[in-house]
Amino acid sequence: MRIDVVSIFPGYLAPLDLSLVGKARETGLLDLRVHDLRDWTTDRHRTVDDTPFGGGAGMVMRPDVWGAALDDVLDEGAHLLIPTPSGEPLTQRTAEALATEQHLVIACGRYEGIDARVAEHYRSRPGVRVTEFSIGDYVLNGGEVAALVVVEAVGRLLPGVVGNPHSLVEESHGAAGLLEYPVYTKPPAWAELEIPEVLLSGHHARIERWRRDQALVRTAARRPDMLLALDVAGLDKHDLAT
Ligand code: 6GU
Repeated sequence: MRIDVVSIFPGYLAPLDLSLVGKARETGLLDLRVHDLRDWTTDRHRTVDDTPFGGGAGMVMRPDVWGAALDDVLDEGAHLLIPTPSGEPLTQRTAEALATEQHLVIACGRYEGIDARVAEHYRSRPGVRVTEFSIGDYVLNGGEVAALVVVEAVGRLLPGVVGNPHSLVEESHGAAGLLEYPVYTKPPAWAELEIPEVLLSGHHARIERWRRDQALVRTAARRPDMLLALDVAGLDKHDLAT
């Protein structure tokens, strides 16, 4: 997969050299390039923003500078992602869909945003998809952290990036629609806390039942919205007893 990130703070994307994503880049599974938006400015001050038409606080990013950058970086078949607090929520389902694509381009604006004509213009370009997305109900200063989030969420789903593909199956926000159960490792007693006895029982079916119950209880406490969205057909008779 190829991912281009355009930002006025390319240094913000430095963590993408590290860890699993860094490894995926080294091994060629991910071709990730970070660009400085100011490389597409033409004035002496390398201006990328201006005051909003209609008035109001803050600055808005100019469509001409973004247009020059995106005309160079976006090719046919690319998916343009625009991080914005007013976008559609980024979910695990979104990440799974994006992981099947050939080319993502992430246009990082400051939070007052990019002139709305940019999304509109590229939306009408044949072969290009545009998605404005948000990573949660809070406001960031710019799209860079959201770009890190989407690159990591998508990058780890690319075939070969996560060593054991099974670890992608049971995790939170996986197919079960539940949060993950709590996990434990050695030592078996720590800070006067013991691990749940069932995990030492060697009884696979009981362990599975316990984990499923823990996932249900956690989800009910922390994310009742997810519990309500569960398909009843996905519940088993023991779930209904708890
Ligand atoms: Cl994607 N961008 C910005 N600037 N703020 C956000 C966000 C994105 N998601 C939540 N807050």
